[in-house]
Amino acid sequence: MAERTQVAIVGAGPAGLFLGQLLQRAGVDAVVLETRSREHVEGRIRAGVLEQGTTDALRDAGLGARLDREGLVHDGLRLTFEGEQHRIDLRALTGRVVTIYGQTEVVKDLIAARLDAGAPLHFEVDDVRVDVATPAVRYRHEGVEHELRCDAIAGCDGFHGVCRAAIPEAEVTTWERAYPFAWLGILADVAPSTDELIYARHERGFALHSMRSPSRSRLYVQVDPGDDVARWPDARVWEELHARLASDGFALAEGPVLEKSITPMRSFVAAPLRHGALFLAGDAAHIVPPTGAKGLNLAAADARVLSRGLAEFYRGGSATLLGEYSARALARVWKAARFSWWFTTLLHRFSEDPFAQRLQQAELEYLARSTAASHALAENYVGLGFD
Ligand code: RFL
Ligand code: PHB
Repeated sequence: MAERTQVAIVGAGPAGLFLGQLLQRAGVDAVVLETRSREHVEGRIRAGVLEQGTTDALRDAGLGARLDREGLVHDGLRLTFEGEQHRIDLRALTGRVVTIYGQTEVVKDLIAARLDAGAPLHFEVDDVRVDVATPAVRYRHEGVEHELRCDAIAGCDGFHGVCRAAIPEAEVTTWERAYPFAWLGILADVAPSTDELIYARHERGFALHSMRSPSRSRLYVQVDPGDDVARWPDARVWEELHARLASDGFALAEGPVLEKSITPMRSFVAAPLRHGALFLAGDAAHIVPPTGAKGLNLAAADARVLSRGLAEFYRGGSATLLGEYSARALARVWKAARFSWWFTTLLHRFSEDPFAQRLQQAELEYLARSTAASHALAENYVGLGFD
C-alpha cells in the first residue's frame, strides 16, 4: 500500500511523540510508526525528572493540564556522603525548579493528544526499512506491506533502532564511553521517605532515592554491569539502600516492590544528526548515563529544535533553521553529556584507588560549601537556558 506524508516519524518514545505533537500544532503532516504495542510503550518505566524548559515546552504544546495537577515541583535536591545530607537549593541558586512526572505519564499524555486529534500513529509495525534517498519508510502492519513516501524522516527510534544504522559509516562520527557499573532500579509501593531526591555516594556504591507520586518511590543502587536481578531479592536491595542512603535523621520506609530492572550505563554521541532527508533525535543519536536526569529532556529539546526547522520550511520555504538543526541540537547534547559524565564520576564507586576516592570526597565537600560550585551543579541540573 502506498501512502504519502510530509514527515515520517520512526519511533513513539518521547522524541517521536513530542515531535509529532509539535508538528501537528504547526500544521505539518506526520505519520508516527512504532514497533511495540501501546501498552508496552506506556508502561516502560524510565525517566522521572523534567527540566523547567521541558515542562514549559509541554505546556506550550497543550500538554500542561495533568502535568500541572500531578507533577511534583522540587525546589532542591540532596547530596549524601560520609553519612551527612547536604541540600542544593536549585530555586535559590538558579530561579528554576525541576518537576517529577514519570516518562510513562508524559508518553500517555502525548499518545492521548495525538489520538484525540485524529493524527496517524501506528503501533506494532514490523520490519521497518528506511530509504533515505527516495525518501520513504517501508514497513509491514497487520500483514500488509506499506510504503510511506515523505519529504523528511525523523529517526526517533532509540539507541537500538534502525535509523542511525541507515547512515553510511563514513558519514557519521561516534563517541562512546561504557561505565564499569549499572543501576538496579525498583519501583516501590510506599510513600517517599524524602521530599526531594537524594543522590548518595557511599563506599558500597551509589544510591538514589527518587519518587513518582506521593505514594510511589523509585530507588536505584549501583551494581556490577553483568549483574542479574535474580541475585537481588528485595531484602538485599533494601539492605543496600538503607546502608547507602543513611544519614542523621533520615529513615527509609520499605514497601512492596512493583518492578525491578537493571540498566547499563553509557555515554554515546553520534554526529551529525542529519543525513540528507534523515534527522536523528533523542536516544537514536545520543545516550547519557541517567545520573544527570538528562535523557528525556534532551529528547524533548531535539524535538523542539527539529519541529521549528520543519515548520519554518513548510511555512516559508526556508531551510535555514533545518540546516542548523544538527549543530544547534548537538551544542546542548555535548553540555548534557559533560554534566552527566561529571555527576556520574563524582558519585559512583569506580575503582579501588584510594586517591580517586579521596578526590571524590573532597569535591563533594567543596560542592556542599561553595556557592560557586553548587551553582554550577544547580544550573546544569535544572537545564541550561541557552542552546
Ligand atoms: P525511546 O524512549 O527509546 O523511544 C524509541 C522508540 O522507538 C521504538 N522503536 C522503533 N519504532 C519503529 N521502528 C523501529 N525500527 C524501532 N526501533 C525502536 C521503540 O520501541 C521506542 O518506543 O527514545 P527517545 O524517544 O529518544 O526518548 C529517550 C528517553 O526514553 C531516554 O533518554 C530517558 O528515558 C533516559 N532516562 C532519563 N532521562 C531523563 O531526562 N531524566 C531521568 O530521570 C531519566 N532517568 C532514563 C532514566 C533512562 C533509564 N533507562 C531505563 C535507560 C532512568 C533509567 C533507568
Ligand atoms: C528517576 O526518578 O527515575 C530518576 C531520577 C533522577 C535521575 C535518574 C532517574 O537522575
